[in-house]
Amino acid sequence: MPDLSRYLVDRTLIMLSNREPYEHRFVEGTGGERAVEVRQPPGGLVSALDPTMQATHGVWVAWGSGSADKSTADAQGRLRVPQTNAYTLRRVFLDTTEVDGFYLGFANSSLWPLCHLLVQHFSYRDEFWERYQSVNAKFARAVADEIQLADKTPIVWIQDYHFGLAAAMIREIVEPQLLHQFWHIPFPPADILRLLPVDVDEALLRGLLGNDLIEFHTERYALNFLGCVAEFIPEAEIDAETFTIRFEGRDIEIGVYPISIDVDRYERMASTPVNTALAERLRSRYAKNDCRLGVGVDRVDYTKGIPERLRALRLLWEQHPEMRERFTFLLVATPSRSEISAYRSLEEEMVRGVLEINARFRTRTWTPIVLVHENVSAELLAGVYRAADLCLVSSLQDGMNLVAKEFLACQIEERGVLVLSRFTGAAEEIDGAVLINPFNIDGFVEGIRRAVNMGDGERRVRMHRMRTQLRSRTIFDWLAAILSRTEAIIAERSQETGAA
Ligand code: GDG
Repeated sequence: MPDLSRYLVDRTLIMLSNREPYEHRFVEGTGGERAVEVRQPPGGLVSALDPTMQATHGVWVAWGSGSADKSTADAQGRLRVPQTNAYTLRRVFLDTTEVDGFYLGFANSSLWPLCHLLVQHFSYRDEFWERYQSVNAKFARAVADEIQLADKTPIVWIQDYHFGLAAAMIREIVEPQLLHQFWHIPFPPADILRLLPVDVDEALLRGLLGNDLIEFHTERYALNFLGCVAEFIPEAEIDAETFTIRFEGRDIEIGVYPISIDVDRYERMASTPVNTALAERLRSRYAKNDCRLGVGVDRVDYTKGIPERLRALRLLWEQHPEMRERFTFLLVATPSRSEISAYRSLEEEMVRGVLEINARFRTRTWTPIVLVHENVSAELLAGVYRAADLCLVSSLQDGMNLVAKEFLACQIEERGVLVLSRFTGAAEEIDGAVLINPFNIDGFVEGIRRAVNMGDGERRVRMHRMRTQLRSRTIFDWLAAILSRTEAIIAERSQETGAA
């Protein structure tokens, strides 16, 4: 693991993200009394950044979304995080109109589908955009407060598409030493971004250009961003060789940093006695003799290609009867954004699809798909990943996809095959997966068959290769690469100022 202690020694890292790392909720206690429960919301971003903050301390500013969040924080919405006390969480509270317009509206009904090129789900209202601006301003003020309170030199790190305007807004109030932003989802090409009203696409890009460094998972997304700036911000000067933009007298760097996971943590979770027993149980039930156990783990989101996966499975069992009773698929599907109607329809479509497939192909001793339709613990997930012979990731578009990496980390027996959509950031990085195109159903079916039929030798060689790659690119390597780049930018700047 790279030594992170050399970074941020004399700095306070102020993180900004929409999702908070810990949420407090009121629940009914065993005796019917009101109790408070703390939980870590599911999602790639939190699983990636909590270890980061645990290692570097600082302040995390985020939306206080839990019912008991206000009562567990002080008057400014601040608290030390549970269990470790390792860093401060500052919660910003939103009312229903703000949640509707900013979170459910502009972020998740306008930007999310556009960035994933799924224009059929795109919707835009002026009110979404108005709330997006006012909520970005509210978070920018909270970050500016923390900058002013910081006891060491502040560095601000913004996460994701919820805060496209925050960097420029923070800069208007107070200038930290460095502002940077990680964009966790794909960035669309200009032809797609222009589906937003004319002044909106431009304002979004100008907001992002408030950063000193903008990070993407892949070069493809970085190039799309440069293309959009070239098209919509005429006065910006782009250097396509160094990935730098000169704008309003500042240089903004565009970087490529594929995110990863805490590999040791997943390996440890997969190796506990509880998970050894769970994996044995799952395998003796679903993977006896020549049978294979496949898994999928997703937030129920239309970008993850769940209906496409179900269609491919149906076709597999239809066209290849020998695959019946030979392959069981365990689908862990966590409900997500159910306030948005497209997500509710997707949940219904998924449940209906599973029921239909099971009704059609089930035998006395075999059920084709086992659906776990709830949020399960990360520990349990690790046991499931370990037990599997294959993992199916079928995203239509996906910034990176951490599920693929978690599966690799938990495969301590190195027997599994990763069937991976070529439209994930992970597919551009991982060498050894069976790549599929979820829009090409016949190819998808072939990919699953190939994975089911793959011999033990080839499985081991591929899995071993992928796990070796993963170990050299953990979340801590990702973090070290970004932190070291930010330090270098600061150093280069101070040299320039010194030389001037
Ligand atoms: C965004 C980008 C990018 C899922 N169900 C449960 C659960 N999960 C966890 C998984 C994994 C995470 O959620 C999902 O991560 P992904 O990367 O697959 O996807 P997004 O949530 O869409 O994340 C994505 C990521 O940001 C990071 O940059 O990779 O492309 O879309 O960690 O394990 N976790 C628990 N219970 C569940 O039921 N505990």
